[in-house]
Amino acid sequence: MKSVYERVKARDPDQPEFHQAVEEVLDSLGPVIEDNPEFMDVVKGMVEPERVIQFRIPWYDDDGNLHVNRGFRVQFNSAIGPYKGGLRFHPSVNLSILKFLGFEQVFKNSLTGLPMGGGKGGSDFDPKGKSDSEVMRFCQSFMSELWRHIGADLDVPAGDIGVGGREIGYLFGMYRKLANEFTGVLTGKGLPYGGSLIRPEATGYGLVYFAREMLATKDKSFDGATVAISGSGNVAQFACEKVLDLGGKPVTMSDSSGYIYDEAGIDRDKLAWIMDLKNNRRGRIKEYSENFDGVDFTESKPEPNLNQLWATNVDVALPCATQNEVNGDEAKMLVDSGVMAVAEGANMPCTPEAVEVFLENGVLFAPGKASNAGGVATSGLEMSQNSLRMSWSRDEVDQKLEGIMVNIHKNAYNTADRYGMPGNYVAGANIAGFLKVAEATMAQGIL
Ligand code: NDP
Ligand code: 2IT
Repeated sequence: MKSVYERVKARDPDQPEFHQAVEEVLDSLGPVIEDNPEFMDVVKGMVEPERVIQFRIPWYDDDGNLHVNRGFRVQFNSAIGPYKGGLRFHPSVNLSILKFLGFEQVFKNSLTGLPMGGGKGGSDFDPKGKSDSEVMRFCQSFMSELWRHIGADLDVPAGDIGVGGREIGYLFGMYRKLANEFTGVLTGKGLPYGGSLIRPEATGYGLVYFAREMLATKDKSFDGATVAISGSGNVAQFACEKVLDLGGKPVTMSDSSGYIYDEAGIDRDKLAWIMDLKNNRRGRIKEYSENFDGVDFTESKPEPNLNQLWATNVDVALPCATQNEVNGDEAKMLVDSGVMAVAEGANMPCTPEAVEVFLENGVLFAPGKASNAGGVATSGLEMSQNSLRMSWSRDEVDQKLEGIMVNIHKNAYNTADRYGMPGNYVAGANIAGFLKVAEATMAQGIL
C-alpha cells in the first residue's frame, strides 16, 4: 500500500490535495487487502484516472476583452456506471483539486448504491462579479469543448462550487444545441427542462439525515442542539433548513470573507433572507450582521490565524464550504467547546490532523464521501427520471433520498464494525465504497 502511495506522490509531486485524498483511502484498506490480496491490483489501477481532458476556454467580457480560462474533466472510474460528478468554477481549480474530488467521487457514488462511476471537472473561472451574460458566454465556450466528451450513458456532470442552477441551464442549452439531442446529460437542471424536485436541497438535507442517524447511535438528536455551519452556498443553506426542521438551532454561516455568529439562532425568516442574498443578489454574508440585530461578523484572516467560527460553543458542526477548512488546531477548539458530532457537507473540509483529533476524542465524525452523498444520489434519481421520461413528486424523491442516507449510514457503520473499527465512519465508508468497485473491476478484468 505504501508503495502505491509513494508512486502516486512521485508521479505528480505538485498535487497535494490528490495525495491527501489517496492516502486517507489507502490507510483504510489494509484489512481488506489482507482478506483479498487479489484486490491489490485494483488499488494500483484505481489511483490513476481512466482519462483526463484539459482544454482552452476563450470568452469575451462585457467590455470586449478576451479572457482565456482552463477547463478540465477528470473521468476517474467507470467500473460501476457512467462517470458522474460535479463541475467546479473557482479560481483555485487545478488538476490536483479535481483529481482529489474525482477520486472521492468514485467511493461516494459507490456508497449511494446507484450505478454511477466517478468523475469531476471544472475551470479556474471565477463567476464572482461577472454579469449573467458573461457567465452565459463562458458556459457556452466551456461546453463547446466538453460536449464531445460527455453523454447521458457516458459522463453526466452536475454542479459544485460556483456552478448552480444558472450555470447548469446555460451548459445544458449549449449541449442540446451542439449534440442536437435532449437527454439527461447534466443533473441539477431546472424543473421545466428535466430537473428533479429536491435536487437543490439534496446535499444539505442528506447531510442532516446522515448526522441524525449518527447522533441516534448515542441516543442524541438535533432537537435543541446548537449547530455551527460554514459556507452559505447550496449545501450550507439546505443543511440549515433541515436542522431547523429537526428542531436544532443553527448559529453560524460563512463565506470566504468571514463568518456571522447569531446567538439567537438563524431562523426560517433569516434563512430565507440569506437565500435571497446569496442566490439572487449574490451578496456577502457580512450584510447579515448589518441587517439583523445582535449578530457578530468576524472577517476571515489568512493562515496561520485560526478560524474562530470553530471556537463557537456548539453540539454539532457541519463544515459546508471547501476542502481543508478545519485544521488540527481548529478541531481542538471544537473539541474544547464540547462538540458531539462533526459531519462533512463539503468534500474533505477536515484535514487529516483534524480527523485524528475528532477520532481520538470520541467525537462522532462523518467523512464527506458518506455524509454529503445525498446530492449525487439525487442526481442519480434525476438520471432515472430522465430515462423514464417521468418526474416524481417532492415527497417521493425526499423519501428515496432519506432511505439512501440511512442505508449509507448503516453500511458505513456495519462495515467499520465488521473490520474491527467500531464507530470509525472513515474506515467504514472507504472500505464499503471500495468493495463494490473492486468486485466490479475484478469481474470485468483489469483494463
Ligand atoms: P456554493 O458555490 O454554492 O457555495 C460555496 C460556499 O463555500 C460559499 O459560501 C463560498 O464562499 C464558500 N467557499 C468556497 N470556497 C471557499 C474558500 N476557498 N474559502 C472559504 N470559503 C469558500 O457550493 P456548494 O455549496 O455546492 O459546495 C460546498 C461544498 O460542498 C464543496 O466542497 C462541494 O464540493 C461540496 N459538495 C457539493 C455538492 C452539491 O451538490 N452542490 C454535493 C456534495 C458536496 P464565497 O462565495 O465567498 O466563495
Ligand atoms: O461532490 C459532489 O458529490 C457533487 N458536487 C455533486 C455531484 C453530482 O453529480 O450531483
